[in-house]
Amino acid sequence: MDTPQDILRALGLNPDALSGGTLVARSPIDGAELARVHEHTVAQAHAAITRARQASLAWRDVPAPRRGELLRLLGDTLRQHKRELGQLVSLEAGKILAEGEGEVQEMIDICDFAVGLSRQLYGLTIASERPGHRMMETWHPLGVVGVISAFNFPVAVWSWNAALALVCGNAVVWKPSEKTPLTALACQALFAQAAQRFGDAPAGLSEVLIGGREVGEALVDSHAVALVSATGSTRMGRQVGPRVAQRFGRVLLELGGNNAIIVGPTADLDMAARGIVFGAIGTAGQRCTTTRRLIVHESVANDLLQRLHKAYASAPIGNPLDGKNLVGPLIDQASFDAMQASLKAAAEQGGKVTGGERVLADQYPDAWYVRPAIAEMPGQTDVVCHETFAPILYVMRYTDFNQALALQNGVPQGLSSAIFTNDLREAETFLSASGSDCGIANVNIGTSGAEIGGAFGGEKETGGGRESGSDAWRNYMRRATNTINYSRNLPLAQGIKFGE
Ligand code: UN1
Repeated sequence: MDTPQDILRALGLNPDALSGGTLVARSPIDGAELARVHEHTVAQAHAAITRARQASLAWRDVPAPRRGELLRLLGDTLRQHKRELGQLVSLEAGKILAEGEGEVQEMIDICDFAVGLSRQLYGLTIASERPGHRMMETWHPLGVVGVISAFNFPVAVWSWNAALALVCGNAVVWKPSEKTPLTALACQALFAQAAQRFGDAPAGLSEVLIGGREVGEALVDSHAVALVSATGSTRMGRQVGPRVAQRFGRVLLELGGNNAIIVGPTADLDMAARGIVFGAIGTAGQRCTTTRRLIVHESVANDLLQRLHKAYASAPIGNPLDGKNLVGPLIDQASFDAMQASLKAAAEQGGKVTGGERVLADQYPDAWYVRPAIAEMPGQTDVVCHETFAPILYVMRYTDFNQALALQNGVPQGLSSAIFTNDLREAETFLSASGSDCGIANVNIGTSGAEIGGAFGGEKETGGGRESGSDAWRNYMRRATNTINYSRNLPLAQGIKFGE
């Protein structure tokens, strides 16, 4: 493992410039200070938005396939720096190295996707009801896209938004989490390298705002920002959504998840257990797609729980930079406190809790490692309906499939869901209109670890936004409907005669 300084240098950052600022970047691995980053003022945020606006005016006229070349170069740059950026993600967000690198791979994947898209930003041609007329739709860039991201995917979330926004002809202004400024600055440095190789990318095409609430608010409230794509808690989304709507801006919200796995009586329990363990304790339970609820048929519940307890007992917890560990730290003490509060509530609500306690406190007094918890609940009580961003798996038993579906859908969030079953009727019902109400519904795969090729996002309190693959690019463009008259007459639609 390289030193933090080496990693920053390899990513094109000057460690000396990352000192003397007011924002202290700490590693959740041991609580050590990594840097003191300079924060932007509100005036600087406005200036960055203005630069981005200017850049977007030039960029929108660059042919999309040429814009795709910038994303090809960004993907190329990321490939070259996958190891270092993955290490920095581990250092700053506390993910195990495999997941840090996995996150960078998601960035590379979306860049590749965007290159392909650069020749596929299609509109429809539509049959006109009038003779000698043709209708079509054209997709145009929006202008400036604002991105607000969370600590847990400190680089990939930016890239899903930025790759699509840029290829669609927009400029991007990014407000990363205050907990992960270094990874954001590293992305910006890698982007600058790609832009330099590209040659004539306008200055200001990608801007980063380091700071707290005020700079975030500048982005949210600026009329120059056409779309605000915000990833984070439902609480944050509840504030951002209406503020952007107030000025008739667009929002794309990726908020909380409370993702469940149903395990039916015919399920392959080995596979189910593996899917649940990765989903529930991977990234120390800090993914929006983390498996938080297990709804298991009573006939297989004891068997499955036995497997889970065994897997939990042997999952190595510790420094995420050490390749043998599978569970790294929580991001900070607030996160630990929230986990403890939820476990206490679970016990009060009749739950039987195993695990959840702090570990490695001697070795890392300033870091927050926990044993992932399993809470067997008597039903879907209040605490189960809330997202706690920590490794807590609530387990509920069911007897009847409809009851399982009702539990799955009976929470306010609607991001990801899965069923493990070998019963075709159950699987298809789960995927049908009266099945899972989530944006992601899987069969014999867990709730987390989606590929970038599909649209990513969810319903209800998750916010309704879709980013990444499929046709999510449309969120980053505006649609113009064009009617062209190539006849010598001017017939009106709906057959209206007007003074003829
Ligand atoms: C998030 O936690 O904000 O499906 C995103 C997954 C990842 C994305 C998670 N591809 O788990």
